[in-house]
Amino acid sequence: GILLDTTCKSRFSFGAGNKQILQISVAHGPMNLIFIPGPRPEDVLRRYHELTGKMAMPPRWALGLQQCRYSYYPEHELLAVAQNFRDRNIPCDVLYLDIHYMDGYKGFTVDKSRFPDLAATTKKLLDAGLRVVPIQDPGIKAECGYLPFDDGKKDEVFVKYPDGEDWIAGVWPGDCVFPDFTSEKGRAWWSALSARWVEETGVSGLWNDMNEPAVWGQDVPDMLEFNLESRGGSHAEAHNVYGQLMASASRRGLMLAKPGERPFVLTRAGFAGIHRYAAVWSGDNVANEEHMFLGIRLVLSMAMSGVSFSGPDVGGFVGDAGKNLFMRWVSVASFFPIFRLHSMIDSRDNEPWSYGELAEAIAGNYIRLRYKLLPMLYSAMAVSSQSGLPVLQPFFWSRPSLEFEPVFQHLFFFCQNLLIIPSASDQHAVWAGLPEGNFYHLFTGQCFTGNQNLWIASPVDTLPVLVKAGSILLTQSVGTCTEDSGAGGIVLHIFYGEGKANLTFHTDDGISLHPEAGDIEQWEI
Ligand code: MIG
Repeated sequence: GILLDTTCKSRFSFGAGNKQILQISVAHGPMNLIFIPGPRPEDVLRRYHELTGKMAMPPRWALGLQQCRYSYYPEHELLAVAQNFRDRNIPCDVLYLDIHYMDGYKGFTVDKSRFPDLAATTKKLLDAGLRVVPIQDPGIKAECGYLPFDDGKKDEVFVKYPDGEDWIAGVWPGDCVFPDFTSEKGRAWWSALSARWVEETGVSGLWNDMNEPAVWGQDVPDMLEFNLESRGGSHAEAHNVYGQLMASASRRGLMLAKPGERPFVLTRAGFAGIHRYAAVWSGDNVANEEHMFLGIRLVLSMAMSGVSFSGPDVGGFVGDAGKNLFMRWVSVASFFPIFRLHSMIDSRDNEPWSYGELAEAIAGNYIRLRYKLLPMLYSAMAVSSQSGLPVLQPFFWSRPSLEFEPVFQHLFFFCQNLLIIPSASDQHAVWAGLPEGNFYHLFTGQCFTGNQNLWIASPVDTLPVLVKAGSILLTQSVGTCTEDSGAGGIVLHIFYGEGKANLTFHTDDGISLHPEAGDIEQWEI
């Protein structure tokens, strides 16, 4: 492994121009390259985590289904989505609010004509087992009389040009100024504002967008001045960590508002170590087959970079996936640590029931399977937060002696023992490689001999999921959300095979930042 330890503008070329050469360059500033020995990828990751720190264990509810849209409003629309989940018996834990909940897109406000009493709404949803997570953009509208602007001006937390003028750029609310998250003062200011607002509205997490930072119609000027932990420096050095430090400030805001609870932040931008603060989604994608596969590669690449907790916009942000692709996408994504459906304004709905009865039935099955397997996922997240071992592991980690074919890059292991074989939605069979050992088809029970390449049937309603022979799966009963799932205990499924099965089981109250030792159970099975 290689870690380039700089936040300065950097370039990576993986064989572009000359296939023999991997080229890494840094425009200005130091070039610290850290080489991390293996030999196995998991050894590299373990050592990498000694440098960056480990993932914070998320609240259990964040592992449930998350439903988003740009945007659910007014209030009755949001409540209708919630009601639909419950009426249709599809479990769900999180509903997102995109930018239309705000008054004129201004951060830390609520449009009262759309959400007359947001605190009452979030309370009502929480009682039904649904958490609300609103979007937060870093741009603060430059408007006198708007409290965050006046307050931030007074505290001098906004990013400036070298001549002392505020940097102003256009985003949703119009002309905005931007907090300097590279200063402790800027972060503390943001955390305090966030905490107050979280308390007032009763939201459960925070969704950080546009935090690259991204603005309309301009590249952020490199000359802008940043605090950079009192060292001082320019945007060329601050850019790559801006989003990460915003996420850390939002996280702290949640911790101030809910002391003792695990915070949940979802971010678009991050840097090495983002896993300490937030989950990451992969940004705007398109509702097509190619982007479903791209999303798989992204999630696996993130996993190999220490970010276990990630996922793409399921169903595709832009455009219409069509029934078959939607079903397939939900099936595959039910195995991603972040499982979040989203779609763009003026684009078609991406709720599990939006593509007709058949799609609803299939999507519902995979969503319920996700909740059924939650003890596996929760345990794998705990292991990941303790050792850095990712929850998803690419197929090549299993070191197959087979010749590696490009399509195999989409195969992955979920929680070590389940081999997920993504197939295009219009393909009734998929070409796959199996590592050593035997495998059982999770849905048909068919046994496959490993160490071979083969075609596996993949009708649109059945994603091929194989279980390693000689392994254990844990399942639980499924309720309406993570909180009411698991009544009746945990069932161990033993898949007969040779050798010894190993599994770490972890459970706790699912929410406390520091659960009492007596409330944690972790055993090696
Ligand atoms: O200009 O808030 O990636 O998820 O729905 C787009 C609106 C701004 C980009 C995010 C997307 C979100 C959208 N945002």
